[in-house]
Amino acid sequence: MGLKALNFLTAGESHGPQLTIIMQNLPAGLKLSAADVDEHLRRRQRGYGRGARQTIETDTVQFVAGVRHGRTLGSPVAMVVKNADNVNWKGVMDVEEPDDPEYGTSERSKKVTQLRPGHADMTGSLKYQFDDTRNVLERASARETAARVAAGAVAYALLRHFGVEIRSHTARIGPIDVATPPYVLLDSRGSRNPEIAAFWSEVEASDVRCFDADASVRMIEEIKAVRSDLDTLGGIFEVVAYGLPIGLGSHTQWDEKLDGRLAGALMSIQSIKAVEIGEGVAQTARRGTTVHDIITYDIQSGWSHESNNAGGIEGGMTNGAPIVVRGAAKPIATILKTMRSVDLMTREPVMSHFERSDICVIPSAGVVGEAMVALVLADAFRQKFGGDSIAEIEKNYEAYVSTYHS
Ligand code: EPS
Repeated sequence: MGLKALNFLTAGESHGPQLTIIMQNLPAGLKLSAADVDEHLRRRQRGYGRGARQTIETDTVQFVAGVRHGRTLGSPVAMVVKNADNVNWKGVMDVEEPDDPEYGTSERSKKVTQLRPGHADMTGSLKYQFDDTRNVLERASARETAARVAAGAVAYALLRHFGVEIRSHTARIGPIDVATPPYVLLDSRGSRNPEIAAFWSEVEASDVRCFDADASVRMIEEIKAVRSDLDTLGGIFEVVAYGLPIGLGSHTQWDEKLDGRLAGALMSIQSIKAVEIGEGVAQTARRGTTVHDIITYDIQSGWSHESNNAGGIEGGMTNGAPIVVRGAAKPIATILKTMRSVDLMTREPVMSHFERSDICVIPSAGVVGEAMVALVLADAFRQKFGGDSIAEIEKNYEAYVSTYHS
């Protein structure tokens, strides 16, 4: 397997006391504060279509290792995000076995056995031999994405130091989709181009993180309609990363290829069923000469491409154009209306269990997508430039980039 240069691990149940995140192999000297992370935790919680849990939580991070006086030490960075809701699940989520004789009789403390189709309930319970699907759903819950966003924000702090910008927007909610204007996907300066900056401000101002005001209204209407039907809705988010050097990733081994690593990272997000890079599936209907991006060179701006159908990756390596990846999410599997199912223990037909939930998570999923992209790119960046400190990486980076800019 390829060498991982930046590792992270998350732990924590949705209604347990906290989410815990450990990151290994960050360089020393990176400026880092809780505000860098909290900004993205807040963005993940926003978005029209979220459930009541987001009114309980105001996610903030606490660094508990690896940072001193606002800079990383080069040691593992550990972070904690508390679950405010944990106080409402006392007994149910206790480490010790409850000794209350009444335990198991209340709605909350009863074993959960009515499996939700499309969730991890059936597969996880059979695999781990549980008689209570809560043992699975607590960890399978998308609450875990808050931990990924915390890790991603730290990875992003490293990338930002080297001029990288990572953004995301909603490309589809249910049947309503928008086409990204091509200029947004072409100029690797990103928001340093005022027109592109304006695009991303529109996205952040929209309740569904969609740049098109008309489409935003229609998306919200659709979510309202689905909510009144007690159902859920999927969609597509698009992540764009600007300002990367040429040559992150490698063509030399299957698991070094950056497109494969990005696809795997995005596919691992809860509810994601498909990933596209650049023009993706649409390329399959066109001829090669209309698909491949023409390579250009000029002494001022160096290497470039006339279009970006490749989504910034050729041969499993960054080609200097913006990276464009999309994640397509199914409608979430926790559904108020409930669905026909089977009871885990009696094996009798039942309707599925309903646990408080969201209607549509695409605006938040985009923020999680940014985090996963940041983690993959930071890993590839660490591989390429090595170094134990930011100062050392700066030298390695400058020396390398000058080899193809001259
Ligand atoms: C989520 C928190 C969860 C769910 C949701 C995502 O909190 P709770 O279960 O307390 O409502 O709202 O996860 C799911 C719906 C799911 O099916 O996994 C969050 O913080 O994103």
